[in-house]
Amino acid sequence: MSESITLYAVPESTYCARVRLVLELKSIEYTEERPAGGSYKSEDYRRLVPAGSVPAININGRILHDSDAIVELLEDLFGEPKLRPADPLDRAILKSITRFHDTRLEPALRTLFPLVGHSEKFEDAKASIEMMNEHLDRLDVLVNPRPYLGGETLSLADCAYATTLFMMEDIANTMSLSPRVSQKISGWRNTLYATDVVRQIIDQNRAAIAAWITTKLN
Ligand SMILES: N[C@@H](CCC(=O)N[C@@H](CS)C(=O)NCC(=O)O)C(=O)O
Repeated sequence: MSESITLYAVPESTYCARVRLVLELKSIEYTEERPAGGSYKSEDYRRLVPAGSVPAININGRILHDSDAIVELLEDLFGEPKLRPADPLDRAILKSITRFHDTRLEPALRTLFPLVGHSEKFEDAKASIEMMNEHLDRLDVLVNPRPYLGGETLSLADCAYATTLFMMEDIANTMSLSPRVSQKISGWRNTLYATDVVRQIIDQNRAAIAAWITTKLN
């Protein structure tokens, strides 16, 4: 493959971690840059990436935003390891599990971000955790890790959840709260963490989140 790829990303983002993870798993050559102008909100970045979000990639001079679209493209363009099953129904089921992350679990986690460092907002934080717990309960019924979501090998759906499953705990703990993680989800999370490249990406993301939390608590 001779694609030239630049990833625009920030270290704290679970969506950026998903793309980084797929790039690393497939041993794709790429360079990573922070958004132009220092923030994804800058005018310079918006000129380059009209959607104004991270992650985005520049692939052979063309811009693509949205982690889900990006990892699907990487899966289409690059070979092993395959992160999507060949069977259309299996593939659609895993995609629906990925969508549950993007439309339910992560948005609930996101409501906690502005509350970090605000002990006076403990009741709001509890409500956020309750929302997350409701989604975690549903996720517990939705998935059947064997040991990964698609069976014996990692899938794009696993890549979507890997850092979120740790981030939700790390952020909730700063407010002396903890999300309700079932044995099934906890076992799956351990499997992800025991997988070499995945652990590396999780550790990088957790370090960035820990540094971000420190800035909020001080
Ligand atoms: N659905 C998007 C979500 C990415 C996202 O929300 N990124 C945040 C940073 S973690 C962002 O860029 N927010 C600014 C915005 O979306 O306007 C994806 O999967 O890439």
